[in-house]
Order: sequence, then C-alpha cells, then structure tokens
Amino acid sequence: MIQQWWKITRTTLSLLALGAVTVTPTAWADQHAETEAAAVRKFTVVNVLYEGDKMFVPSVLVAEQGDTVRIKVVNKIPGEPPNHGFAIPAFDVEEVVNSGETKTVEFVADKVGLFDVKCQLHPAHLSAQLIVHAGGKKE
Ligand SMILES: [Cu+2]
Repeated sequence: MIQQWWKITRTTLSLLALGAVTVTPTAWADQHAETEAAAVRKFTVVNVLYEGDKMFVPSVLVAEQGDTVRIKVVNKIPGEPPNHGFAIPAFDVEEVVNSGETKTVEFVADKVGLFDVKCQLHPAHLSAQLIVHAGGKKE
C-alpha cells in the first residue's frame, strides 16, 4: 500500500520536476528575448517657453538600435504661432502639435548615430538630439 502510494507520488514528482525543467527555461527565454528584441522606449517631450526661448524638454533622447521609440509630444507654448512641429527627418517623423495639445509619434530606431530633432515649421525655434546606440544587451 505504502509502496504503491510512493510509486504514484514519485511519478508525480518526476513529472512536476520535468515540467519545471521544461517550462521555466522556456518562459525565461521568451521574456529575455522580448526585452532584447522589442524594447519600447517611451518619452514625453514638452515644448516650453523659458525666458523667451522656445525649447524641447528634454533636449536629448537616447535609445538603443532596434528599439521602438514612442514619444509623446506636448506643446505648452502659449500664443502665436498656434502650433509647432516635431520632426526627426532621419526616421521620417513629422508631426504638428497645436498649442495645448499632445501627439504621439512612434518609429523604430534602426540607425545608429546622432540625429536632429526639430520643429520643421520654425527650425530656429526648437531643437533637440536623438542618440541611438549600437544594439547592446539589455539587462
Ligand atoms: Cu515651431
């Protein structure tokens, strides 16, 4: 009786152990692959008027090659002109954001380097930089 019980228990434990051995690394690998291959880098960039100068805050965005970059652009500059642009020509990003409004742009940072971010409507007003690092391992 006890021997039979032990046989069943041992079998169950073995199956559980096998299950644990096969399931856990797969789940870990899936999660790991996701963080390495498909990171979404999110930013909020606000256009502001500070002491007479219009600026993007923050003015430097950093991503890894291959990241999906999602930028929420908020236009907090009051008055005229009633809108400003947000463009990253290297990645074909171009948007117009009305004063007081928010737009979201998204692209894949598939090129490495330092890229201009600007208001395509008034290039003298606003500028920022996007830095894309060569794809590195993410922890
Ligand atoms: Cu502008």
